[in-house]
Amino acid sequence: MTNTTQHTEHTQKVYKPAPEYRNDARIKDYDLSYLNFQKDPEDFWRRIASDLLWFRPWDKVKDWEYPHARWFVNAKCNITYNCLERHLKNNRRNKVALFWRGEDGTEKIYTYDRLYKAVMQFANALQDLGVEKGDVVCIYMPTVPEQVIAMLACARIGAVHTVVFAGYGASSLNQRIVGSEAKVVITADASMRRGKSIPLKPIVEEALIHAPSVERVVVLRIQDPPTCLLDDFEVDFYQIMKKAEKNCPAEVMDAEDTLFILYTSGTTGAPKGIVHTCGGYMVGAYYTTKYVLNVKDDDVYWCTADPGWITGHTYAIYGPLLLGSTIFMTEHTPDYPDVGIWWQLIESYGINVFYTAPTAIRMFMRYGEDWPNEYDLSSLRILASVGEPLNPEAFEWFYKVIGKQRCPIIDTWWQTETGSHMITTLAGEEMKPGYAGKPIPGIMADVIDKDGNPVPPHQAGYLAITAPWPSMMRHVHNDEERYKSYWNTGKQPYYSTNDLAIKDEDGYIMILGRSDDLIIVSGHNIGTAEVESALISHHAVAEAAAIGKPDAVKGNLLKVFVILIEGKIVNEKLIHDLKYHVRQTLGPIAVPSEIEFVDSLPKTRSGKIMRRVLKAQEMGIDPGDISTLDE
Ligand code: 6R9
Repeated sequence: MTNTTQHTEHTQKVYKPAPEYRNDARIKDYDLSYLNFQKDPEDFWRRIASDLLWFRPWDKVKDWEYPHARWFVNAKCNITYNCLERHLKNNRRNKVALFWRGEDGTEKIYTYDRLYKAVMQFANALQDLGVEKGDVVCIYMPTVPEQVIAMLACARIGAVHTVVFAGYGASSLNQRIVGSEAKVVITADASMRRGKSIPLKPIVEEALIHAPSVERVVVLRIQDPPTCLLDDFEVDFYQIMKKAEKNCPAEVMDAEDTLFILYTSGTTGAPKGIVHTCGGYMVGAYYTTKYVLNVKDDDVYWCTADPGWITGHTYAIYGPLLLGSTIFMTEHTPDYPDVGIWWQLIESYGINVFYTAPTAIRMFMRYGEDWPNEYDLSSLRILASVGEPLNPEAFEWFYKVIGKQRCPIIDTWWQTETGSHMITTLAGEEMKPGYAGKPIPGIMADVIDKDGNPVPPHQAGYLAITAPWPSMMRHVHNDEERYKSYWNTGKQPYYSTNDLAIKDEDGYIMILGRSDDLIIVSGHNIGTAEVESALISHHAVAEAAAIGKPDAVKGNLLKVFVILIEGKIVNEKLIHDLKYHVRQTLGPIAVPSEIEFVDSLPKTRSGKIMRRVLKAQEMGIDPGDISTLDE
């Protein structure tokens, strides 16, 4: 990178985990585990994969021919066999696999045995509709147990699922159905959100107008009276299930067969269909849920992510089921009927491991401590975060107000493309607010310049993964060029994450933001995350977004959008205070030229701030792909 900014060292806070957490952690000695991995990476992954059941063992752990890797070569497996049968064999038949809470208070409970039976029967129902191994099934459903059943049923018979978040509109859904050439769409007639029933089926109908690949639509009917179905073309979820055979053995899949396609937003052009495979993805999901999130057998585990994005796939569903854990899942948004609901659910279900996103934490901070303090949160053992940088203010709040300074905060950095965690703090390790952590054993990552050389500590550079890993994406669906664009050739080919980062002398990595969000002001590189974090550390600020506005003199001007904490008032003094605060925290180059106060920020449906939308608005230009924008 040219013009790397020397990042001033602020007094860095370090939290040491309590001794019982060190003992409780599955990776007790990071350095030793990492060394073991480095000595023989293939043996490291072989040992982890050996915990799982395979129908045929691999001939080779890894086969790497740039830019394509194959893992567990020629091995045969089925992820549902590991999520279901494996636990029936291990005396977990009657253990709760899934607790589900509807917005109206309805509860559904599936034991491993019930989930197993439901998945098999629905898998047969899909086969009766003509779904075969390799066919694509699009799942567009609310967060209900039937969504999990639908995903696992696809995996059971070797069909490829492509889950689309139920908040997407017709054209985004159409784009994903057409792109993946889905044969069947599974949906519901409606979805409950903030006390309202939102019809889904009309959206599907519109999305199917130019989608010739779709042969059948399966509808989960929630509404009363039930929605009418179009004869033959539309079928009822439970009716086809009831008619189907009960027993459905798991399809024998090659480790490299596709498990799913998940669309992620591109900066420009159409969304990218990220392709993950049956073997490597399974190993990555299993390993990280066990060793990073440290989920234990008695735990009730809640990952708040929607199954429509990668965190929902890996850590709301596949990872915990691979471990045989008890999952909690709900339709509840964090603010309805009030901002105490999530804490109430933690108390009533005795949640032990809670995995959420900075956007939710910052929203809670805005409403104050009284809400969580109403509830008994003593069941919590591990807190984890994903999706955006967890700025120090949000870290402190999560750590103190929710975790009562007991629970480790696990800030997990990874991507749709990486399939599972890459860089994170581990349960027994020291925590540094603002830093995600170190590459986990199994992963080689570094902060490099544009020539691929590691940059010195505290200098900004590009975050790269320098060796292939089992859960890496295998393709961008039907777009080899886009796949290749992630891989950087050179002396040593590496995977470009497109994130900017700095590393400290202990190897802890701080994410500065996406490289396309980098702002260069008067020749200095400024990461959006740094500026936003500095603003949020001011007592009046709840959320902030920073963008660069082209300027003839400085190259760019820094403009920030700020949401204030409830009850704070905008005036000249506040504007002056905010600028002064940023100057004190980051120095004069990062002082924003413009501050705009807003009530909301454009975000993706998974909670990430879409800075390029703000920038496009500001400049009156086309924002590019906005299919992931939350309305
Ligand atoms: C899992 C997921 C990936 C991008 C990633 C980065 C940002 C994710 C983060 C984080 C800082 C973390 N990101 N986790 N930034 N700290 N702990 O979010 O996947 O939706 O594909 O987004 O999200 O910018 O490159 P995805």
